[in-house]
Amino acid sequence: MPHVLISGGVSNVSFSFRGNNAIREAIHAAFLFHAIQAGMDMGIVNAGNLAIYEDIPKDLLVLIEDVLLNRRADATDRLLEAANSVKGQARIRVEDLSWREKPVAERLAHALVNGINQYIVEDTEIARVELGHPLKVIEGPLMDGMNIVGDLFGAGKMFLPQVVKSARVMKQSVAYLEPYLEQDKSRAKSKGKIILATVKGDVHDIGKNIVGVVLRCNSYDIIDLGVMTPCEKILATARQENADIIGLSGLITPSLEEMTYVAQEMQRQSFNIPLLIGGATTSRAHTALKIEPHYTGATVHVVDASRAVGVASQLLSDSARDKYVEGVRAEYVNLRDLHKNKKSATKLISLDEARDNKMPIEWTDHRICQPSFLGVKTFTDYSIETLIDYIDWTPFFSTWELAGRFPRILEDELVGESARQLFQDAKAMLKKLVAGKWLSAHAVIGFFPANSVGDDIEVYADENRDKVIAHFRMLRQQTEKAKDKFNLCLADFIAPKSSGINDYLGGFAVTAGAGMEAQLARFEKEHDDYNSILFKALADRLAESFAEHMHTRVRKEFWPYAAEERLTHEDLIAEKYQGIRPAPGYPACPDHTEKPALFELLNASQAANIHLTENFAMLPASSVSGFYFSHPQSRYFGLGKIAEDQVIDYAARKQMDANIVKRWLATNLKE
Ligand code: B12
Repeated sequence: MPHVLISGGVSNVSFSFRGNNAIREAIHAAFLFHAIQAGMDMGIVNAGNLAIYEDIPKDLLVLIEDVLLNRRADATDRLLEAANSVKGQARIRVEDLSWREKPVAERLAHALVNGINQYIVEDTEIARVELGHPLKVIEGPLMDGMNIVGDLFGAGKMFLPQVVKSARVMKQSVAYLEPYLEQDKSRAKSKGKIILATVKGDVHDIGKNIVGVVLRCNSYDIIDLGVMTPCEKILATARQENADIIGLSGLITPSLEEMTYVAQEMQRQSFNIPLLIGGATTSRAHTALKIEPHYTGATVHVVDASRAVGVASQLLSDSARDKYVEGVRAEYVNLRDLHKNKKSATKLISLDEARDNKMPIEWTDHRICQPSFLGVKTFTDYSIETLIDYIDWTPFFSTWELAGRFPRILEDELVGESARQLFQDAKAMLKKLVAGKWLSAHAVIGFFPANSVGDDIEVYADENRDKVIAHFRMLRQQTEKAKDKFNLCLADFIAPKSSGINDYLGGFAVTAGAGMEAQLARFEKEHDDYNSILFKALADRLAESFAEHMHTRVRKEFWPYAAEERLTHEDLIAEKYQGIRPAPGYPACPDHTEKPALFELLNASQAANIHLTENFAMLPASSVSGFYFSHPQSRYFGLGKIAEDQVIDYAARKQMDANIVKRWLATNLKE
């Protein structure tokens, strides 16, 4: 993109363009419009940051071209009038390039703090020549810049997207210097070597990658072992690399068990380096109760990326370590004590009592809608554009540690600016990923004759209902309920076999993460963590929106029990629809081991190319699978704690060893 200089007063508009194709680009005429809005006299524009010609609204374009092409005498007045009428609605994005005039060390620091990577290679080369040694570039201006970033982030004055962009600049600069460093075998000073890994059976890495970026830009040497990493590999690498810290990440509950196993193995193999625990399902309480007791080395739960640096630096500081570790240990002892005392607080009733208190559903009054087909239906290469409209953006911002609901977050006093920039980047990437087919979305849905038998759901081969082809074993809430509240179980939302009423169960598996590898490899090659994380976060959003969109189509089209439904995007996010789509692993059905039966029923591996790992995570990572229930009284709920009697009953129904059941349901067990 050419850089364009636009000059001129508002009332006396004159322009001079440097760069090719000036008028056709209409100089990203929006800039002019915005500039006028802001009463600017002059701006130097980085055209790459501005709206593209095609995106400029047609009526605005006419006004702008009138000025640029000198088509009317009153062109400026008309454009000014239009600008005034929308004052405050638009924002100026003008890049001040005056920093390019500064000495190279300052330019590098500026590039880092502002996350600007356009000039990083040329500036790095200039600095290398000027300073005489690649290491001096890293330990001088680059570290100075990163220290500012670290301080601003730590002080809550800079937010994660910006930090990841800064880290990208650092990484690209260091990558450029790498061959020179290798030549004379020098290495940049590191504050410590940290092994990061998503544990065996788990496929999620956005959180871990963010932590890696933040630690790396604070001068820690990161060895990232990726996803689905067996314990043996983690520990062997830690030994081989003489690592200072091991950090584990996990998204789904089976990973919690795996983390405990790693801690046990670290103990058995006489490790004593600190162990960090992080990821969506982990918690301070779980770490204190289930992981820390197995390992005598320091074990610390880290809630998010912004804490990771503080924790690592204390753990590796000769002067602060002992006091810090003592503090964490005391805190975890305290948590265990609190837990012991709290145990008696949650009162559970027996499974029989819970069953007696099931939700009363009068099946005779309820007319069951027939699905439009029985069996499965596959959707290959689904339109991504369609899915974009269904995106729930709020979780996207929380992925980037920007708290607040969308769209209000865009105007938030504290994080608004960051959120707007991120949103703009996200929208730009969505366009590119659609145009460039960076990923594909596939789905399979299915409807089956089904009835409940106790807490199980029986699925039949056909309407004869004499051949059972699958069983789904559901769990029932056992917490003592207030009067008129029920002990819920998903099986209650399907008509009991004894009622003689023919009911149905639906299932789905969707992915929006097919074929992402090529693009991810490109980002990796370009040392571009920012775009890599952005891409994965968008794929996750698309997977979730695919699940939402498909559920809408199901209710209106394929199992049209709510054919007349008219819900807004907000209504969908607020789950105002009839029926539910609980996913194995979510609170109403926390047992991930129900997924293989669902996958088999849907033929999901072949139909949608989604595969299960040994711990029943799905690959591609950006996938969701679950059940459809249509009954108007069906609703989402959390199972909560269950008692031993249900574990035994459930194990018998599943024909599984009770101890194995306990491992899968560890977080739901009352101790
Ligand atoms: C977004 C989301 C998804 C996305 C993908 C998530 C992703 N890429 O990680 C999609 C829509 C694809 C998805 C799918 C599923 N999800 Co989901 N999902 C979530 C949600 C809403 C947010 C998770 C997230 O992305 N957080 C943002 C990232 C950046 O945070 P993070 O991973 O926690 O990482 C931060 C910290 O934890 C920490 N950290 C992370 N790792 C490490 C490591 C170290 C060493 C350190 C120091 C720190 C650290 O720093 C990170 C940055 O700040 C959570 C609920 C929640 N509020 O947490 C459920 C949740 C994680 N999902 C859940 C489940 C069950 C599923 C599914 C199994 C459902 C299903 N049957 O389809 C699938 C599994 C997908 C698969 N491939 O197997 C459950 C897991 C609990 C469980 N019982 O297992 C949760 C907790 C929801 C719930 N309440 O039940 N999910």
